[in-house]
Amino acid sequence: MGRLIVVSNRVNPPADAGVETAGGLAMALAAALREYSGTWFGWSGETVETFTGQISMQRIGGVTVALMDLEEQDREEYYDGYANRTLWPLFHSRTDLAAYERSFDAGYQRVNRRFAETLAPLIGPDDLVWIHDYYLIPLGQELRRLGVANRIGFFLHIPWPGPRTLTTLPQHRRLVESLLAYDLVGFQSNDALTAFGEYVERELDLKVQDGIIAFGDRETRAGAFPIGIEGEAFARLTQAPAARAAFERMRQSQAGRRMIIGVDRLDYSKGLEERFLAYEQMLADHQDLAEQVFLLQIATPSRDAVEAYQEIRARLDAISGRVNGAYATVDWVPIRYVNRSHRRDELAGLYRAAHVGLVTPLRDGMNLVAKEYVAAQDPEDPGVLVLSRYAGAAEQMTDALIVNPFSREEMSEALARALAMPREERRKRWRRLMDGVLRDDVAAWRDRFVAALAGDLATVTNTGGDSRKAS
Ligand code: ADQ
Repeated sequence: MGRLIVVSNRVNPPADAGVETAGGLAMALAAALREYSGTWFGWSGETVETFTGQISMQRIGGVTVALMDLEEQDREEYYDGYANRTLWPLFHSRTDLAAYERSFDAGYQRVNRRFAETLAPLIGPDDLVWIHDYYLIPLGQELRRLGVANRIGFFLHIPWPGPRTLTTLPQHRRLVESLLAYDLVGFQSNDALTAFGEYVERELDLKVQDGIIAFGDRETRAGAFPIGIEGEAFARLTQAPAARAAFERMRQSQAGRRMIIGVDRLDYSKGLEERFLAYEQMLADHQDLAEQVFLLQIATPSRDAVEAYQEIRARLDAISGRVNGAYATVDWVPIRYVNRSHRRDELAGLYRAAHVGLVTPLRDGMNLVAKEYVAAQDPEDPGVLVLSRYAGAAEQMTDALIVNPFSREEMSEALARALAMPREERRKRWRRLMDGVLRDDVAAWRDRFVAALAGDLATVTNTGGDSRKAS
């Protein structure tokens, strides 16, 4: 096999070898790139007046990085537009928020062509090409048009919508057909894989046989490859000085109260409003819990340029203000709502200090926070994970308390149950969850995908998921 070429919209290899600040995905991809002496290609995040297709090559943390600039119009139509105002809401089943504008579609096609034209000369004859996420769905097909015959794989980090939802997109057929230019298409969950198969059979009238779809003169293999975290490294991180300091500070400020934690990008898919309202319901239903518990919600603003994000921010400010206004006492604030970003070691300490991890997206490809929360727990006295059934992670993490994030009552009851759960049950559930987090870690995910892309077919059929039923 030749080199591995990873392509994503933004490129972020960790600058140093530590996991204190870098995310697990960046670390895992960087490690693979070092092993295969590969290249990571993508947009620099910068814009220039006129697109040049010039590549700036750099070495960051032992990884070769190739970056290109885009035009301002590209940012507007491709990044803010088609990717984040059309595909993101649509794939998270929010057709009410999805904008179908012709200029966005044109910008998306144009930028994917620009990626292809700039990338193609970098690809050697035996290289494997691995393309990431919804920004770049048509890139494989654009590369094929330029004569690239290498094995090319695509991994979707976000959910795949049901066929009826997807058909609201004017270009649905073209988009899905472009996926059939890949040798391998990977999804986070069996749920996403099934929805993709349903679309292909229903709308394209093609057969999916043993995960293979024949279209024209090509065969595309589709599989579920649930992503993981660096489980062991994250557990170790709880012992780092900044993690311990965050843990101690939190425990002191808790004053014996139990803490529920939520950590999310500030995004409407994460179910934050519903979460605040369910917590409010719990305070109303369980008055004995007043002053005994608080919710720490860390939500970092992202994509502020998009209007829907400004709206959700305003709504969350209003709900947290209302709940705190109604319930707070002179020395108790029921919701601590924090908008800043945290280092990973600090986060590890905060997770460990929390008695409940509340991860309740309305829709999520996987959700790594659920896995990080589990990895950060004290094995002797672990907290309880409350997890939405609509996170991809719920397929694997069946020992969490699985909830419907649209039901306030159900979430309120699950929270009360989690807060009261005896240590023995917490330990049993945590042990099984942690075994899964360690086994299906990010290196296992990456190696399964790369092996499948290189042609090892056995790795496609075993999804690595846990088939045990929820308890
Ligand atoms: P995201 O939607 O970003 O990822 P998630 O999987 O939860 O969602 O990953 C978020 C990451 O950012 C976690 O590592 C978390 O620790 C970190 N993070 C979040 N808020 C933070 C904060 N305030 N400070 C510091 N760090 C913070 C997309 C898909 C997911 C999929 C991942 C990976 O939407 O479904 O799991 O990609 O494939």
